[in-house]
Amino acid sequence: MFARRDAALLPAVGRCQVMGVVNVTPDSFSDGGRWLDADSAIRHGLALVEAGADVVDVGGESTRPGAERVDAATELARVEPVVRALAAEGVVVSVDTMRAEVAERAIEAGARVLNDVSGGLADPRIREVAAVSGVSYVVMHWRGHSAGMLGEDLTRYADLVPDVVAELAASVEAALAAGVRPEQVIVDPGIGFSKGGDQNWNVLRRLDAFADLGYPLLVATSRKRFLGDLLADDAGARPPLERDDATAALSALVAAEGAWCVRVHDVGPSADAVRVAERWRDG
Ligand code: PMM
Repeated sequence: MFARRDAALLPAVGRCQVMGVVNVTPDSFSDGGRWLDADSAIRHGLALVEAGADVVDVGGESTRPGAERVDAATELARVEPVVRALAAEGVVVSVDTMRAEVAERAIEAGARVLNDVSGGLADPRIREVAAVSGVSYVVMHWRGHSAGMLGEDLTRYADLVPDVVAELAASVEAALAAGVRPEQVIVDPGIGFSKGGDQNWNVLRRLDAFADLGYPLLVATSRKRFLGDLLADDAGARPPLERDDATAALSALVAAEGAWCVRVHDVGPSADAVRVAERWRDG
């Protein structure tokens, strides 16, 4: 257990926050195609707030292993109207993008969080967008694009946790060097990104090492493959939409450890879980 650091630029809620996911994509691994038109995505975002989301994360590009990239215009057309409408409703909106151009436009449309799963590595100009806009900036541990993520090489580490922490610290340093202020920074160990099954568990068990970087910590385990493998039976891995109970269990655990935020698809159970965790931390 470690002291939770809140994100200085976002409303504090006195517990771990819940970020609800709206994937405006045809191909995300668990909900691809369900919210592809703007109206249904907006409705879904508002429903997540109703269910207890503190932040809504809007993405227009799937990062599932093996996914091909979409072009910037397509990505922008997917996210911009959704960000604008949710922000106009007073929702704290996060934009999930690796592209500077998309980030810029989404922030103009009202996004208050820039969630960059590449930690600035995919499009280094995004660091300047973060610096100039002054929004909260999620820097995730990342080693390469999803289309190449199926290769074993990206999951090779000399010493997993220290390596991931050092690589993440380097991404944070690059952001700070580009003018991002420390109070903007949120770090994320990148569960499922360049990490195989056991590696995800080993990272989750050492969140303290990530907290030692000195920034609020976001953890996103929702419906990910390592949960499907954990819950596998004779028919194979548990399907993504049947991983929500396990996700909520992890929300409770990482919130009890001291994470600032959990990013989930099914918000209600995690909203309860983080309240349980806060009471647990209170003693
Ligand atoms: N994972 C996904 C997408 N965005 N953002 C952050 N900060 N951390 C993550 O681990 C993360 C993310 C992939 O999941 P999805 O396709 O279900 O959204």
